[in-house]
Amino acid sequence: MTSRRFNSTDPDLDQLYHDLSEQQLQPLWEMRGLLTPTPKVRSVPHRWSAKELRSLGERAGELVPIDRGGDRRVLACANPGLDGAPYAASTLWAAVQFLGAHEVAPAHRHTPAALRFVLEGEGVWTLVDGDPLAMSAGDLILTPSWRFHEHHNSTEQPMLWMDVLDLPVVAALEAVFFEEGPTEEVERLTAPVSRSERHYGGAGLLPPPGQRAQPRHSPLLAYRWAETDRALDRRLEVTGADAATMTYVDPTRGTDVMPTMRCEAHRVRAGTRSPRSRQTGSRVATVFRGSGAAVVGDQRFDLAPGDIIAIPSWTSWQLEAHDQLDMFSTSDAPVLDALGLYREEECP
Ligand code: GTQ
Ligand code: FE2
Repeated sequence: MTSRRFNSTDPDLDQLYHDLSEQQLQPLWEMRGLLTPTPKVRSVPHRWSAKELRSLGERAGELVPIDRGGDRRVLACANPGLDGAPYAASTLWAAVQFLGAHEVAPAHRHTPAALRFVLEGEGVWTLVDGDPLAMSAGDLILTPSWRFHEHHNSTEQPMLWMDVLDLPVVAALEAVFFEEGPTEEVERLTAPVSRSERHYGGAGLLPPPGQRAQPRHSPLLAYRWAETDRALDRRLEVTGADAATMTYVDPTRGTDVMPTMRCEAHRVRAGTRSPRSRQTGSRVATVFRGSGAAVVGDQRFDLAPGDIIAIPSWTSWQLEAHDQLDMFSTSDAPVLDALGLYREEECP
């Protein structure tokens, strides 16, 4: 194997390029597009429509059983700019997961961290290391890196939610590990309130410092819609602004919920718009309630509940609300932040 060979009309230089190639070397002075003035972004703005996601999910539900081996009935959003990779944006996996009546998706764990945002319905439970977390519309559920998780649907209705994983980041770092859970018949554990919420779910009240778990992620694994809704309402009321964004945080430290993903809830008042801005890093967002549009770069997407959109790095975005618009988004901002690469600017 030889490395990429560069060419020159100067015979001596051309010979050098040939010899460099034989030694797996390349001349920087001939390379283009390596150190670009602004980020070279491969992902493109895109919307996956809820209508399509739902009907295709239902068809998969009829045709595809869930098997052992961590299989999930999941439709992965594949950004058209990423050459067929199953990633919604360069650094984020986003998908809809469809769990039929009384189905169980068996336990497993992996180093990529995951989160779920529930678009509708209730009666599904995710067990995280055996702690049963109820999933209802508008809830955010965390399954941090390397924690066993399984889902079971105890209702007659299929249910669907959005998954977001940091898989592209962990894959780029070549640190993906996966393991199946115990193979015994799953116990369909439920609980009115999860262990994690009993310890860490009190508004402004925590166990004493010495008695807190100190994982690298939020020890609170479920963020309920009622709280999110109230926080957004109060923020809008207090600021008097047209739009509010609230960040989900680890209640013990005030930091992002997981080391690789920032979660945010956005609300835009009916008939108004959010500020236009851009940030480094990718973002995926889904509409929870309301209607309107998202302007992402030079594209405009009408929005309905359940739609998923990809907002690529350094691409401006703005939300417009017809009815009051509620959106949930996840970005890789903590990664960029940790590395000193996070940039943000308001756009005119
Ligand atoms: O629910 O455990 O969308 O392992 C991708 C991989 C969901 C899950 C995904 C997974 C899961
Ligand atoms: Fe998983």
